[in-house]
Amino acid sequence: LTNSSNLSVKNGSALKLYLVTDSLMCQKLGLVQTVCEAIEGGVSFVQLRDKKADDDELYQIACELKEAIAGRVPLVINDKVHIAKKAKLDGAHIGQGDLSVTEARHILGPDAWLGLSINTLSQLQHAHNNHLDQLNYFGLGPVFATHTKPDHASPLGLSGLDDLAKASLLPTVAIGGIQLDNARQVYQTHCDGIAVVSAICAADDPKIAAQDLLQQHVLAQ
Ligand code: TZP
Ligand code: MG
Repeated sequence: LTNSSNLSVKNGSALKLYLVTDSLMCQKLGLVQTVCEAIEGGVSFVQLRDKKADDDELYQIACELKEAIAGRVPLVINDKVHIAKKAKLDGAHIGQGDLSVTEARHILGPDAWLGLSINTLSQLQHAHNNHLDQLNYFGLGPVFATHTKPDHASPLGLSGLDDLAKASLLPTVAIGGIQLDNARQVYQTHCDGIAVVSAICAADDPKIAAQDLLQQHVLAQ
């Protein structure tokens, strides 16, 4: 299936439980085993995010993770679009301060996933007006304050999140401060899914953490 711009259509259901990695939080099992157990627990999408590794290290980690995931769910990388291309990942996720959407899509080609972080309605409108046919989804956040991203923008809260999700012309995934005790309320917004770092990476058992989060999707219906 292709849309008018020949960009592959991506299903929002892939965003239902979106894992963003943090290697330092995965100390107990290591990054690869943490991700694999989370996928066994139902994680539907993985974003490799590592603010510390240099490009060579990140490329090695990306290749290792790709081999372990073996196509079960999409694997994208945060910010480093050229590494997504080099390691033949499924795409990339970029923020407002990274390279442009146009440049990222040019590097990745038409079939890759490309997501953009959004914190305000004006950012959403700008993306709609300029990059709609180059993007597959929006990451909306932070929903709540979180220690995982110390420099995060002001939290949207649940109603601010829902306003953005309702206005979005693309699938959306909510991020920031989502834990087991608030996941159900986030699933009750118009977002297609939730993205978490610490709720899975810092969990004692990443498989059970993923299962428990997905149970909140069932309970939200
Ligand atoms: N972008 C906005 S908030 C955030 C990112 C990467 C961190 C979310 O981490 P956590 O542990 O799920 O709150
Ligand atoms: Mg970024």
